[in-house]
Amino acid sequence: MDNKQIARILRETAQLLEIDGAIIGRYRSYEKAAELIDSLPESVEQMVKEPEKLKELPGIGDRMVEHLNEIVGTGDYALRKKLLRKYPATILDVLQLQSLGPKKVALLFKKFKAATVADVERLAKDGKLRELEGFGEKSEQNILKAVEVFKKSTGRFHLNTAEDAATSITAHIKKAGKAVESVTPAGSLRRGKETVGDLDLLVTMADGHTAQKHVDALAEHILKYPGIDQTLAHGENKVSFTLENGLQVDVRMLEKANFGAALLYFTGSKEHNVALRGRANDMGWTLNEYQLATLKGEKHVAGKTEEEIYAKLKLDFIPPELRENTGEIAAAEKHMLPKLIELADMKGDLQMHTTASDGKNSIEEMAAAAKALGHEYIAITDHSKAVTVANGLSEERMEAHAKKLRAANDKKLGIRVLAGSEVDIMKDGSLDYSDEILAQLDVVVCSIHSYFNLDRAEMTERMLAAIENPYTQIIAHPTGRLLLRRDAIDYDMEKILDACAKHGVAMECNSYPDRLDLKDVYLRMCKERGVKVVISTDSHNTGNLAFIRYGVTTARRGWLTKADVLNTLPVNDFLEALRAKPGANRKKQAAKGR
Ligand code: DGT
Ligand code: CA
Ligand code: CA
Ligand code: ZN
Repeated sequence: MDNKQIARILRETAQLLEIDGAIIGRYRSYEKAAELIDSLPESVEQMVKEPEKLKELPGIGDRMVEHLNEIVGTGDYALRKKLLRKYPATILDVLQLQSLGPKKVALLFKKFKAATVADVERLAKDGKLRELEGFGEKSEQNILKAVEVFKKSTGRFHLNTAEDAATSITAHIKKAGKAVESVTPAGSLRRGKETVGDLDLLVTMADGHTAQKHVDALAEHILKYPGIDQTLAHGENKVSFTLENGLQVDVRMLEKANFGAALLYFTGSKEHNVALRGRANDMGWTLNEYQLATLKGEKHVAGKTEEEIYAKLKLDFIPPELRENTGEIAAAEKHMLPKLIELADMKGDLQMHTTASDGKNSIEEMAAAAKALGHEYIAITDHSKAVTVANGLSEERMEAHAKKLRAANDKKLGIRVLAGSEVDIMKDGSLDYSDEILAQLDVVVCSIHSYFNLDRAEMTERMLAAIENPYTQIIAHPTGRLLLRRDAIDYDMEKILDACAKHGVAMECNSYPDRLDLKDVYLRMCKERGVKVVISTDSHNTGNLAFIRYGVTTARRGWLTKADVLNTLPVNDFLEALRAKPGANRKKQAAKGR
């Protein structure tokens, strides 16, 4: 059992207990353990053999060690099974609906036997919920909105889930030995889309191993991948299966000679493909998953590489992230494609948390891990006082913490540590710290963590007020969305971006795979308006720092170049490019660097 599976069992137990009305402490311990195990690098399956080591982990006591032993030993957990006899498993979906907490879910189940999202949708549409205590017409509408979000998101997966699966399956396929020449992810994963529906993998057979018997043997081997839940199809050159988390995987085995055409076809998007095929036809050719050929297919034109096919179509090579048929073909024709930002361009990371608020690592640990990734600077941005659930810092603590951050630079960490804070934007758009505190910070990152449901006009005013505050330099996870869980905050994006451009406020592209916020189309709007962008990770432990690659991928999908992103600059240039704080002396500020 891997940690993800163990965490899932714990998390579901926590949720079922919550519905069942367990006292808070009881389900929280499961939830906390699930969270910890999810991000733990060591295998819990191994660790249960040494319970003393397990117990060193925060929040893991004798009882939890027993539970973990049971889960690893039996593959399940008796309490979870017992609760699932009381409640149908689909009730966990209902709990996922934004705006429905466990108390309400339990009430709906008791009163109407509602146990699926469809049940709840029906009740809301029939107006059956408005009379219930704690509900109303407004909450009925919110529930219907939440149902829509749920429908859009089910069956899709976060980018890192898909990427981790691709990495693991690729390693398995390569174990087949010399029959395999290459394994390449295609589809939405290769395009870096924010969520992935299913995984498309292309395998090329090595020279001398293209006969059907080699392909059959490879298919047999692939289907022995230990993470397979169900085999869906086993064809001549394709196998499909699902993983335990429900993710579907299609693996296609091909000859090298067609690889470029297949990769182009299966990378998509469908809309990009349709446009390319149209262009090929206009040029007297036909393009399919096997080759570019003359119209009647009698003469091969290209097919081995994507580069060759684009070249024949008189187009510059189009990076996969741009293949959405949103202007990339016209740009490629005119040699006007942007030179997209790359991971290696990143020089800093501007949002992360330490043990001072809700992070898992110290300042020094975060600095060392960021340095190892090649960064030249980081801003440590623990939460401000309003976010009590995340142990936000009071003004007093923040002042002391800022001193500590400055002092960290005396320790020869080999990386510049900037004193920052993730300052809450309050309901009225004011910031959660006094100007006096804000003036002491090198980097002021502002974000919303409360009142997500204000109406559009009020939310727009709130954001405008925050942007107009002269201390605001960066807006973090600007729409507050949680992919597959919570919709974006509703406000007038054009107005907000115009205000950012006017005041020199930068928008964050949050790299955390649950957020990817701002998203690609809004990043492109930033670029068009000259709004500055930063790419940050919002790390809560050292492992999260590597998420920056997802932020870069998202920025690429937003057509951004190195020049569009502030934290590609060396530290002093970066500080200079950041919005100037009231009374700031730029020269002095830069000279503080060492
Ligand atoms: P997903 O899986 O929903 O995240 O999105 P994709 O883009 O990976 O879509 P998928 O898995 O259905 O198909 C992979 C690629 O194969 C897709 O991007 C383009 C190509 N493709 C699939 N079906 C069609 C089709 O009917 N026509 C064309 N032109 N291309 C297709
Ligand atoms: Ca796909
Ligand atoms: Ca597919
Ligand atoms: Zn945050």
